[in-house]
Amino acid sequence: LDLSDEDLRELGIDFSDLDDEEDFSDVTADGAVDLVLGDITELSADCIVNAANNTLMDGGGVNGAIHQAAGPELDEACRSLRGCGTGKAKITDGFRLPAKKIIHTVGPIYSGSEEDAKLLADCYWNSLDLAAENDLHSIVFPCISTGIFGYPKDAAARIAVETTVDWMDSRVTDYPMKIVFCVHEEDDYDRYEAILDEILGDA
Ligand code: AR6
Repeated sequence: LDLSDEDLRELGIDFSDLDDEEDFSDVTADGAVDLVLGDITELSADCIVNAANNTLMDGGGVNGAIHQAAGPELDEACRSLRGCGTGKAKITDGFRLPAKKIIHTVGPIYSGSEEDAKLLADCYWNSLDLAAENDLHSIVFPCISTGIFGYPKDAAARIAVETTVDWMDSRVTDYPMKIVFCVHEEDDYDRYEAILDEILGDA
């Protein structure tokens, strides 16, 4: 069977996109990194990230909103995980959330020490690793540590963007991941927009 390109097109098969090797660095430029202003509990994605505490139990801020929206099954699931170290990440189902899974990570309580930045970067990196281990391809991050835990917002946003971009660079050839930053405050939107522009260009 010898089909011409035209025959293939008539069959709905178009190979014209396959001329070049797929370049995943372009996925970033195409908007694989997104920014939204809103409530993270309303977003459907493979997973959303929770800015939790070491006990993994309910608290205030985004953690409280996630527990409220996901329902009591989440409290039960978190109890059985028996806590989480700072900078580490653990996973549960999304229960009543539109998101399939929740990745719980614990940001540093800002102290001004050098260790803070490393621990905050670990939150992003370990959450992404855990998402990939679970075959998840979209992830939504809140601004970890920048509320009750007091991390300065500019520095935290830069760590968030730089770490996720580094992670993508280390994984993109074999693992496409859609990364969304969900901010809850307008000033954070402007902050992330500026940093994303600076680091990714006009994506
Ligand atoms: N959707 C998206 N982002 C939100 C939402 C929401 N519904 N609500 C708040 N934010 P915080 P932390 C943003 O304090 O600093 C809890 O008690 C908010 O604008 O939630 O890591 C835990 O149990 C801010 O930018 O988390 C811990 O004890 C960001 O979420 C502690 O707070 C993070 O603020 C963790 O503190």
